[in-house]
Amino acid sequence: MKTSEPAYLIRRIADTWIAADETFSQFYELEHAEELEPRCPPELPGVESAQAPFFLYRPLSGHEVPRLALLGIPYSGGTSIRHSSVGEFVHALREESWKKVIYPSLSQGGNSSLYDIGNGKKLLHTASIQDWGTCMMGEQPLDGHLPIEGETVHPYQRGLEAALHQAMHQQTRLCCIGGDHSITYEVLRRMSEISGNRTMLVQFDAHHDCGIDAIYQENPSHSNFVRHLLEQGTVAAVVQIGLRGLRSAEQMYRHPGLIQIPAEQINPDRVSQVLNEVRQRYGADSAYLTFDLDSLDPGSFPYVDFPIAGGPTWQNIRDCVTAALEVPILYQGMDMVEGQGVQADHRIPGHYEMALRMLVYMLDGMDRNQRQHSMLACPDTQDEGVLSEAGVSGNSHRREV
Ligand SMILES: [Mn+2]
Repeated sequence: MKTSEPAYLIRRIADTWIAADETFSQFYELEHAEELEPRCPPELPGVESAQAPFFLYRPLSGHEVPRLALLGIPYSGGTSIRHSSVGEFVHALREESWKKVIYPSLSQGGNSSLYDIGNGKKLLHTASIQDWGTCMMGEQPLDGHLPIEGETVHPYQRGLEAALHQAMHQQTRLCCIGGDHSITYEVLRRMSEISGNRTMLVQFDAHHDCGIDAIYQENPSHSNFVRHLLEQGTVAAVVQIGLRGLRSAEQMYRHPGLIQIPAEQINPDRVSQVLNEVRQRYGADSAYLTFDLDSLDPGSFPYVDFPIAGGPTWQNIRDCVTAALEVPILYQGMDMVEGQGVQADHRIPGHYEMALRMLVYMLDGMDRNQRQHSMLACPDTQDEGVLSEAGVSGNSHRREV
């Protein structure tokens, strides 16, 4: 019979730490070790850390620096709907994620992962994720500095700014949870100013978000931000995937940098082929993924402000997202937007699991994407068991419970 080993840190009860083996059938009490302390998220001005993080997951201080950071942007000021609840989505999604707990691994930087029962896939196994918290609303961008005239200051700007700089500093990819779709405009604008990259925006959406409106067209909003990004040259190109529905003539928009794959034509091969072509033709050196939840069919996820029925199957969109993240280009960041919130005293509807499942596939794809790129950058670096020297390697440091 194979002897089991402690593999995951599952609970801390006062000074006692409990670990489980690979199959969660054997439990151990661990002795204290510095490396087993949870790694605190960075203290960012304008960001409130989550009381309980996504997936209740806290990486260990002995783990590698987290490569993916989750950040909530609970903003609904860029949507045309009055009293939209999209600002509360991040809270609902975080709460939904507490039902799927991930435990940090004792021997490597990885974790206990999640299983998709539907297709037998193991997800997030190597991912190093950290929940950085949620941007506070109503904050000024910088202490004592007035905004530049003519520049809009968003209530989440201070937090986003701090998170972007921290992410850049420690080579972590920022994964934002909105909020309405206008946050993508702000994230990309600041990201491109800081990094100077030529970014290709990969957008899953039912709408083209290029709206022209006689009165409000000068202000970037959730329904026109793509037009602003293209006309300002913030991005090298935009590839939109999953578009559908009727539009009148004045609602159509053309731009040489705008490439569209309608819902009726989407499949993973087409997505890879188009993204590869666009990457080369437009000389893009990085990408950014944005996922509008209305790209899903309302049967899969009805909790959006502007649903359009007749969408692709959930599996097809998921496979297209996976294919997009496999294209050989470094994704600098991603976001998920436009989901509605849930009232605090209500049970979270079952459909939110679909949004969470999509987020897991996006994070899993982001993890593989950036691992592929760090391997290309320094092929000698291999993931080592960072905790091999910690107090969990020898029998003397543990006892079965
Ligand atoms: Mn959108």
